[in-house]
Amino acid sequence: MKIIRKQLLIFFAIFNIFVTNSLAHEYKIGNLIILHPYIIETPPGAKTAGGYMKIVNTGNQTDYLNLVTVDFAKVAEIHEMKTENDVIKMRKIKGGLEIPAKDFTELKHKGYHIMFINLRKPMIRGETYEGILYFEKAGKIKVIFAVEKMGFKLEENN
Ligand SMILES: [Cu+2]
Repeated sequence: MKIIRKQLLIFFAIFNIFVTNSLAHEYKIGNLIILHPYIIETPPGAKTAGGYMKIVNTGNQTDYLNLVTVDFAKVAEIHEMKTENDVIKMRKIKGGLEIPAKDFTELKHKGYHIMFINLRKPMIRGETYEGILYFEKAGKIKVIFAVEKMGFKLEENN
């Protein structure tokens, strides 16, 4: 039963996104499926932007997103949100972002995100930007980030 439940979880993790966003794109590398990498548009003059996606791990081993590189910003860091003294703060993740076996990790608003720091230009809705994701086990893959409007959600129930 447990295996079936896990497989259903993986199925719906992917399925829901395509119901909400007919134009969603995806990538496969090793046991990982990377769903719709995107950046939220930025106002003129903004120095930072947030990058998001959902990463599904169909394999039996935990993997880690260790590094992201892009050309459109000086730095790309993987951030987590933590509440300290009732204040939500973001900080750089230590040891890579965990993608558990037979499960998924979602980077989303108010959660894990890729922080693009010192943007070379504003991110405008409809544009696309290349980036490279480096996973500990699955290796590296080039992906395209789609720039989405403010408030965009990968899934309706998020
Ligand atoms: Cu951040």
